Amino acid sequence: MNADLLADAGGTARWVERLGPGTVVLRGFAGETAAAIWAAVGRLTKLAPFRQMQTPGGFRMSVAMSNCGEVGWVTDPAGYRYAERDPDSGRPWPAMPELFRQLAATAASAAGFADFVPDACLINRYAVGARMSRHQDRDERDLTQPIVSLSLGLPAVFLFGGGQRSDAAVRVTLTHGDVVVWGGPDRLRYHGVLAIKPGEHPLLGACRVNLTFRKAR
Ligand code: MD3
Ligand code: FE
Repeated sequence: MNADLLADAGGTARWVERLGPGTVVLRGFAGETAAAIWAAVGRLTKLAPFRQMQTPGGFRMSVAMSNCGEVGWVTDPAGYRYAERDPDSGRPWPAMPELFRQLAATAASAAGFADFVPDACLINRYAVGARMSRHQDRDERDLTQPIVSLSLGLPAVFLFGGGQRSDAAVRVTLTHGDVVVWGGPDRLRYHGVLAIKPGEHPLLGACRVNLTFRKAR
């Protein structure tokens, strides 16, 4: 993996940090594309507005979510699942922009995962104080497929744990434009996000947005 390869493929990592055998942080990978992706998020969330969903345990999440793609991740008192329609509107989720698919595939390839074709993009919006408690991503059918994450806006402290909830977690700060790719032996590692600290981002204002590109089906 080298900077030229990434540049040729359309993204540029300013540097690469390896967090595990199947996990890399591509710092600044989205570059100029981050602004175009943020603009697209604005259009998508007019069609499928952000909403705070309920967990199966009956708690309302502090993170507000939307989706684009063939399926979207949802949670309600009945459980977690991928759904073809937005439960709030009954309509299919907006299509995933080509730019999103391209960024995800390029990042996955830079991390050693060839031919990644996401069919779902979960869009998470964190206001100041919002957090995500430790969990595994295991609702996708094919766990040999990686997940690609893009961070926008305010920084977040990401907790990167192990295969058991009780395993110690490494803290990694993710900032605007950073991409994380994880898969292989790291696919089921526990992870979470600490409460977002107050701040103002020049493009997003007082919020953080994270997009995760997934092959759900
Ligand atoms: C998992 N989102 O939507 S993605 C989620 O920042 C979710 O919104 C978080 O977890 C967010 O399910 C984190 C980034 C990430 C990075 C590295 C990982 C998740 C990871 C490594 C292993 C497992
Ligand atoms: Fe997750």
